Amino acid sequence: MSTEQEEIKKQEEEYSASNIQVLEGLEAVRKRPAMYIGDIGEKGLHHLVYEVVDNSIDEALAGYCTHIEVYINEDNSITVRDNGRGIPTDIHEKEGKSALEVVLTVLHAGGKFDKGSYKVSGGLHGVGVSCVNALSTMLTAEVHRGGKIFRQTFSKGVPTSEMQIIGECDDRGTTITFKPDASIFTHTTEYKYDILANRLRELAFLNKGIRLSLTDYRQKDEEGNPMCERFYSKDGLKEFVKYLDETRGTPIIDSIIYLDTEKNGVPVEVAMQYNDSFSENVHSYVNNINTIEGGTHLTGFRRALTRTLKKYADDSGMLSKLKFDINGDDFREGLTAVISVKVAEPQFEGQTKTKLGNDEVALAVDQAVSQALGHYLEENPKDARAIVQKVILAATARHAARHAREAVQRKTVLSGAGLPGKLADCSSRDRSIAEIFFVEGDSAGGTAKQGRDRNFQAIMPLRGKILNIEKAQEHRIWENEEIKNMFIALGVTIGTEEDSKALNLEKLRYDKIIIMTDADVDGSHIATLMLTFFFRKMKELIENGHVYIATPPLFLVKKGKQERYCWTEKERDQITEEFGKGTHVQRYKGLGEMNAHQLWETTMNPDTRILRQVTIENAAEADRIFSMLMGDDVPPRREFIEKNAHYANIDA
Ligand code: 0RA
Repeated sequence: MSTEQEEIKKQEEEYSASNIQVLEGLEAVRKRPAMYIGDIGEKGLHHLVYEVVDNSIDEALAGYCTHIEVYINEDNSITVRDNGRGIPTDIHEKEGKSALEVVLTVLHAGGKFDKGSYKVSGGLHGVGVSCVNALSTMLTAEVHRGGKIFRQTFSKGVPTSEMQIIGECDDRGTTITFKPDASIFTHTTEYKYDILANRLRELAFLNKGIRLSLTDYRQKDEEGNPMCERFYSKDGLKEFVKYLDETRGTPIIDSIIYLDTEKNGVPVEVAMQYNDSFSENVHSYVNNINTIEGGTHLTGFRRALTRTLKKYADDSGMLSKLKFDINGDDFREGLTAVISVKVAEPQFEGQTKTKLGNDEVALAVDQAVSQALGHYLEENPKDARAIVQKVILAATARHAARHAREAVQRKTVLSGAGLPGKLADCSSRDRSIAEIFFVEGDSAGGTAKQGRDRNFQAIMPLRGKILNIEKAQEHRIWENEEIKNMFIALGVTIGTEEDSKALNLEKLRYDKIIIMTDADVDGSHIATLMLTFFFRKMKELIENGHVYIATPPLFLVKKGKQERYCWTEKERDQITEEFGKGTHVQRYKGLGEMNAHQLWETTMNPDTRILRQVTIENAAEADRIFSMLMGDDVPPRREFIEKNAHYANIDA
């Protein structure tokens, strides 16, 4: 063989080798999709969209893209269009194929191009468009670049056409259309408008100046126009904080404290505001990912906040009459803040990989916040005093709360005699089999008491909505009857030797704590309130896997003596068809519509019921949606809840 022939042969071998590698890569994604996109439920399905949008956002952050449009098509396929540079289309010498094909078929190929921006990586997003391709029955990429329109199609990650030039153009950009594979996303392939809208709104706030839009062709008005919303933020996090605070108390300072800077190579953007509410609402992001477990950026923020305010308060002499200490929490009562940093090589840690580990970021945020906050306090003495007064109030309330909490706990310790009157306890004292149902409403509570197996099932009815802890001062929480009763019934106390805020589970009286509410809007609101409460005050119960949500059926389909309970509309339709003529469908609006036997069979009997275990991740999501969107029951929030009963639909 001549050297030329040898060279060609070598190239062919390399070509097929790289092809095999490609197939193996995408096969792996199809075999273990959850490893790449988190899960194969509703969340994973929506994740596919975020993945593609993230690429467009990267293009925008690099300064080449201003508009990103997302379309939900009639068949639940998705189109994402941007006006960036377009995915490169030149032929990759070594691989013998276009860069476009490489980007779409090779895992992590996006990373081979240095785009000079803070690309998201580390397990959450950033797995690449090739993953989306692998998990779609159809994907079409159309690129406008260099005056030409290029197009290539794929199925399950495999090209179904060569890259072709299909026309000319005088603009540039990338359009990706994909249809998720129903054999992978077996739970649902239906996109939810509000989930996508919330994420695009968040992205608009986090990346000021970018214009995003969402169009839903499945929903049209009388004139046939599809539902459409635009998201754009001129002032970034400043507007985000304003939006978060719209229904959460009255601001106690004149303007939002804001900074957008770079420290030691780390871009830092922070906005904060104090209002007269009693809760802390601090949201942090790294490369547009919500870091629900916090991390070094949050540590830096807190450190700067406490130190700067403490120094101001000390210098002002306002603390001189105070008889007790002030701690870090006191500085954050009534605080709404958003922190967003961009990190080139983020290290994500923690249970849900949403905790930033990079040490250098703490100092960057600390410096940026100290500086900006210091300036603000200097220049706005009236606001500075209002904040310090709020901190003093918080410290005072904390002391009052400790007394109230200790009073509840003294009662808890004296258990037996002190069990709440409303609790119908189980007879077994074996905690490993004992369950407690927190039931919405006295009437459903009555049915549950009749239907239960009293040997191991306890029932505790809760009247109406439990206190919204978002809105209540700490000591009010401990004075609230429903909450007091919950603690006493559970047998848990707060505060251990090592940690004054930790939950003591030693005397926990039940293995399973089951939230049972109606399958309607009010029911899911109550379930969310309870989840938020558990998440904020009794996190350890969730972490240790004790918290569950009961799922009552939505329908009873009947024909003569045949009866079948259904949990989804799809099931209902299937059974209705199976039963044929003369079938009667009953819709359960609430637990109260079932008799004791029905409630036992469908929702309480361990052999037949469906229990969904609450994980720390979905509790955090409930809390996040709750604190972002439901500060109170004012009309816009109410409307949101009605449109989105989904947040309480937690996948086990
Ligand atoms: C690789 C390199 C370049 C751009 C992109 C990928 C790119 C990917 C996507 C995905 C959706 N929209 C996108 N826009 C761009 C750099 C291109 C260059 O150097 O011209």
